[in-house]
Formats: sequence, structure tokens, C-alpha cells
Amino acid sequence: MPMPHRTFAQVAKRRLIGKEGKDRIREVRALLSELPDYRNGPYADLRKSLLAEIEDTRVRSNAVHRDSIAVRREGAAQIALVGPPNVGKSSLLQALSEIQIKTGDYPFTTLRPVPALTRIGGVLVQLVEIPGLIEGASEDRGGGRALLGVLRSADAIVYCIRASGDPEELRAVRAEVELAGIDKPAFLAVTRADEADGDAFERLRRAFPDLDVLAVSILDDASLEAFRAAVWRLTGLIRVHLRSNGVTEAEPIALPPGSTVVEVADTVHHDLAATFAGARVWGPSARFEGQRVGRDHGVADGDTVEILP
Ligand SMILES: Nc1nc2c(ncn2[C@@H]2O[C@H](COP(=O)(O)OP(=O)(O)OP(=O)(O)O)[C@@H](O)[C@H]2O)c(=O)[nH]1
Ligand SMILES: [Mg+2]
Repeated sequence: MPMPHRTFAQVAKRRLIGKEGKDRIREVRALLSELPDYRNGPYADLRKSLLAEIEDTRVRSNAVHRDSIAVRREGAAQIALVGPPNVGKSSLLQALSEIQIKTGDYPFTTLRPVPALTRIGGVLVQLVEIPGLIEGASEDRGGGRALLGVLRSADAIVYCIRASGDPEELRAVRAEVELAGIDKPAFLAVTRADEADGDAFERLRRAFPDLDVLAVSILDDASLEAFRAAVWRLTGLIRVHLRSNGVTEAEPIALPPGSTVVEVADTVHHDLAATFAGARVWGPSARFEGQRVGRDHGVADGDTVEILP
């Protein structure tokens, strides 16, 4: 028995609230797939209006994105790389993703925010280089307001300073971020670590006691892996592998912190989330491998979960 069409229209409206661009189109498509397949009558009208919604959304997003420096969100989280010029932000993006980006041994090589997708443990995360935040940025110097606007929508920040760099440079950047009222989870990447002299690392740790510090060099693969792992912890997200009929899927799903097996079931199917009995869990959140758990069981990063219908 399908949902009455008036209820469906209300549910559709509710599910589209606050969604724009790709997210909105994805939701509209999901709604279309749930719509009973009548050729005439109110359901057919609903289908027509949902199809029109896709077209309208496309037109709107093109209008918004033209001639702005907005960065389209992609991946499970968006992490901003922020720091003084010439510290190696673009080089890090290059080393961690497939993109080709200009790097140069001089300041202000990058003038606009540059996004790049990197894969961390099977999940795509978007890194965005925020260039050129100079003193006065919060008062729009150097186009600072738009750059800070991009930063505002990020989930977390990696502050970058070069190993041989002057802490004051980064202090000035952080002051602008603070003046803009932006406060996000963050750590400090000490970049170009291969150029460091003996106590550079300790000196920077002392200069920024409120931040966790990680040394990274694009010439050192192990440090790049550690950087990826630190970025993942910064997102707070949880990777869960789905298992069904004894087979575990290769690509994990990413869930917000605090998720339970209900959220896992919901990624499989909305209906399943409403009705399933429980789950089996392997990994960090299980007391023993294959533990049978109830609906409220909290999952942890690295779990494998089999939903029991
Ligand atoms: N030795 C060494 N050099 C690096 C490393 N990372 C970047 N560099 C060099 O540092 C210089 C600046 O690198 P970029 O990646 O352009 O720096 P950026 O922070 O993006 O600079 P702007 O966009 O100008 O703000 C380039 O000459 C890079 O080759 C590193 O890990 N080790
Ligand atoms: Mg750059």
C-alpha cells in the first residue's frame, strides 16, 4: 500500500529542506525511485514536479558558482589547508591526490582555493588549499573575506608551517581566522620537514602548544601516510565495512561520530533501518568477533557490520 500522495508530497518537501546542488538532486532522484509508478493522477503530477525540480536546481547551482570562489563540496569531509605562502600546501595536495597544480618556490603561487580529493582508507576526503590569507584578511584585504568564507564551510583545518619557518607568519594567519570567528578542529603540519634542522620541530611545538603537531615531507611516503591518518582522525568520521551473506564489501562507508547500527542499516535501505532486528559486529567496537548486538550499539572506526533483518 503506497503512502497517500499528500503525505508523500510533504515528506518530499521535508527531505529537500536545506539541500542544494548535488545533494538536492540526489535526494530528488531517491524520491523519484520511491514514487509509485502511476502514469496518471496525483503521483504522475508529483513525478513531473520532481523532474522539474532537478532542472531548476541545476540552473540555480550554475548561477551561484559562476564567478565566485566557492568550492563545491565532494567526499565525506572537507579539510582546509591554511598557512603562510610558500610552505608547500599545493605540493601536499599534489602528493596526496591526482590533481596537477602549480607549485613554485615563491609566495602566492596559488591565488584561489584549490580542491583535491584524497582517498583515506577507502573513503574520499576533500582537501582544499586556502591561499593568501594575509594580515587584514578579515577586513577583506587580499580578497580575504571570500577566502575566509570558503574556510568557514570546511569541517576542519590543517595549519601548515614550514619546518624552517617563522612562527610569527602562522600566528598572523591564525589571528585573521580567529578575528573572522572561525574555530574548527585543527592540527599543525610542519611541512618541508626534510629541510628541518635539529630543533625546528620542538621550537614549533612550543610556539603552538594548543595544536597537535605532525611533521610531513612530500619526499617521505611514510610521513604522507601519517598525514592522511591524522586528517582522518580530524574528521571524526567512522569507517564501517558492510557484510552480507558472509561477504565483506571492499569499500567502507563513512558515518558521523556517535553512529549506531541503525545508521549503518539506513545506508543500506531506509526500510531496513526501521525494521531490522540487530547486527553482528567484528572489530574495535565488538567485545568478541561476530558479537550479536542490538539496534543501539555504537559503531567504531574499523568495524565490520552485518545487519540481521
Ligand atoms: N624539500 C621540500 N620542498 C618542498 C616540500 N613541499 C614543497 N616544497 C617546495 O616548496 C615550494 C613551495 O611549494 P608550494 O606547494 O607551491 O607552496 P604553497 O604553500 O602552495 O605556496 P603558495 O601557493 O605560493 O602560497 C616549492 O618550491 C616546492 O617544491 C617538501 O616537503 N620538501
Ligand atoms: Mg599553493
